[in-house]
Amino acid sequence: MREKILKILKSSSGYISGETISSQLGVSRAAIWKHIKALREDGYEIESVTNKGYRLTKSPDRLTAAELSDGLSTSLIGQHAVFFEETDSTNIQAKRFSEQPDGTVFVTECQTGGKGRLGRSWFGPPGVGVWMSLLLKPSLAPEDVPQLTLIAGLAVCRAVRTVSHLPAMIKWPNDVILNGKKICGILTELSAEMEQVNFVVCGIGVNVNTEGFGGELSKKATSLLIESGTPQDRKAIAQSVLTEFEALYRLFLKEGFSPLLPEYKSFCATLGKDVTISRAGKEESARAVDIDSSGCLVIDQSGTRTSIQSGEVSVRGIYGYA
Ligand code: BT5
Repeated sequence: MREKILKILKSSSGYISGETISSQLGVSRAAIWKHIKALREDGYEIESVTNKGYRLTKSPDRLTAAELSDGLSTSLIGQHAVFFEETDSTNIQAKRFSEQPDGTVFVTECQTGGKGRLGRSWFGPPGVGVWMSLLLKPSLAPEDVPQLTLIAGLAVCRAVRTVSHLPAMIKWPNDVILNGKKICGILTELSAEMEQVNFVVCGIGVNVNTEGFGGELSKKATSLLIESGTPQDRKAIAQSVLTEFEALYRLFLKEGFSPLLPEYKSFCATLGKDVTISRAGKEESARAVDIDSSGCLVIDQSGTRTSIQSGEVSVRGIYGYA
């Protein structure tokens, strides 16, 4: 109900009476008043003038479900959103509520147990990032699911370039970087039968207005605020990621990864670099030479080329690897 009231307030240019809102939503004026009070407690500035009604004058910097869907131009991704003020991990929540519709976005202001790959953790402090997970139910073979990570990376890269005008690049397979440091990580998780995907959760974390990172993270992490020197609009970034993801996802489901390959390669900071590949506890040196049509990284080791689908890839010069 609160979200519906907010939508009405946002769509009216001047004052709107409590009576109009209550008749539009079929609830009492007293109920409307209660929700207005709660919205104010959430940081929305709402004027109320006798005989005129309510007017929204300022929205807080909060990435709630209502803010995320306000003005969002997608038709699937994010049309349904679930918000948590604080949660352990939006990926965990998305898996917990996997019966929610295709395209549902789980978003939080603060992640206390954010997850990276291979049991690693993700730092997600309150009010400064985009911490969200997309619940997807595609007709895809399970082996094609890793490509969704690449699509999410490309979507974030496009969003950062469009909204913040910063030269984001992709470190294959799941990081988006700025000036050699990580601004975004992606964690794709899959629930599947042998040949059929039940659902995919694609978790995306973007450091937007994080002011600094402590300890080891300070060497490899950065934020849009740190790189640009000015606070960035979290809602604009999040909405742009969802819009770009939807466009890329639709094309991918229809035509596969090939049409996205040229753009992906043009943003891929891994290509042409000496890399260290960690697989099954073993480290090998190689040169990253290409991305193939299914999104695998093609590596060259003494003239022998092989494709790898996922794994740890350290790139010389990125994140302090030397
Ligand atoms: C990732 O794993 O980069 C995937 C991160 C996915 C985070 C999102 S947030 C929404 C959703 N809910 C979740 O619980 N997760 C997803 P990986 O490639 O394994 O990298 C993890 C490593 O990145 C850590 O070991 C740290 O070194 C580093 N790291 C942790 N927090 C970071 C941050 N905020 N910014 C940059 N680097 C970070």
